[in-house]
Amino acid sequence: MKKITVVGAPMWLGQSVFGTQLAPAVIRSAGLIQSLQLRHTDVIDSGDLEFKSEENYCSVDDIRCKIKNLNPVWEGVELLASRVSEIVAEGRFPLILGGDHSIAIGSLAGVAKHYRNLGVIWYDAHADSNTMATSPSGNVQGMPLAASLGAGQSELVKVGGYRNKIKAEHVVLIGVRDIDAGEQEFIERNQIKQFTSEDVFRIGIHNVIEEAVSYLATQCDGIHLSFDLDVLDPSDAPGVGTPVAGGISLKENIEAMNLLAKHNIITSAEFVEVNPLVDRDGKTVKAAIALIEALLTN
Ligand code: Z70
Ligand code: MN
Ligand code: MN
Ligand code: MN
Repeated sequence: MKKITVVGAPMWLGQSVFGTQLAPAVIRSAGLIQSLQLRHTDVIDSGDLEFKSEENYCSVDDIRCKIKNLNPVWEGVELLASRVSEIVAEGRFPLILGGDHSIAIGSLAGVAKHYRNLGVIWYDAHADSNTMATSPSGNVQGMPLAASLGAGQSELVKVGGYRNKIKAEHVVLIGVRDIDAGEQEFIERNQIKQFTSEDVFRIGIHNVIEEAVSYLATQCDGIHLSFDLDVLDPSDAPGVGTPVAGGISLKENIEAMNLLAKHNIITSAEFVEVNPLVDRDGKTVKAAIALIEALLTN
C-alpha cells in the first residue's frame, strides 16, 4: 500500500499549444482521486501549483530568447522541484499531473535529491533530449531529459540547486519514434538505452518492460516514471499537442503499467502532455486515468 500525494503542475509554456495547463483539473474531475482512494487508504490531493500563465519572451538580443518562455518555465519547475522534494521527504509517493513535459525538469530535481542512483523510465514518442543548441523549436518540452542529465541552458540544468539529477546509464526510453538529428547524436554519445516503438512491436511490451526492469533494478535505488501520453497511438490518445503516428496501443501500455506494478519498483511518477482542448470524447483523459490506475494498483 502506497501513501500517495497527487500534485498538479498546470504548465503549458514549455510548448506553444494552449491547453495542457487544464489537464490536472480535468483529470481530477473525471474521478482520479476517488479511484485512487478505492485502492489506497492514504491518498492526499495537494492541489495544483500556481504557475504564471502569460507567454513571456525575453528581449531579442538576449541569448536566452532562443528558449521559449524560459523565465516562467524555469520559475514553475523550481516550484515543482521544492514541492516534490517535500513529498518524498514525507515518505510519500509523488504522483505529478502535467502540464507539458517541461515539468519533468522539476519532478526529477525534486525526486533525485533523495536517491543516490535514481533510474528513469521515459515513455515518449519523442526523446526530449534537445538543448538550445539542437532544438528545432525552442520549446523546453523537448529538453527535459537533456537538462536532467546536465546538458543545456544553465537555469534548467541547475533547477533545485544542483546539476546532473540522473546518469545516462540509468535511463530507459520506451516508445520513441520521432527523434531529431541532434537528439540522436546525444543519445548515442551518452549511450542511452532505448526501445523504439518498432522494438516494442518486434519483441513485445512484456519483454521490453522485463528488460528495462532488469537493466535498472540492480543499479538504481528508486525509479521515476515519466509518461508522455503521446507515446500512445493517436487513435487511443488524440488529445496531445504533438501526435505521432505508429504509437503503442493503450492496451499494451496498460499491460506495461500492470507489470511495473507487479515488480513494485516505481517510486514516483508523472503523466504529462494531455491537452483537454484537443481531446476527443475525453479519450486521452480516460487513458491517463486507466494508466495511473494500472500503475498504482497495489
Ligand atoms: C521536438 C522538439 C516534443 C512533445 C513534441 C518535439 C518535442 N523534438 N515533445 N511533443 N511531447 O521541439 O524538441
Ligand atoms: Mn515528452
Ligand atoms: Mn512527446
Ligand atoms: Mn550505475
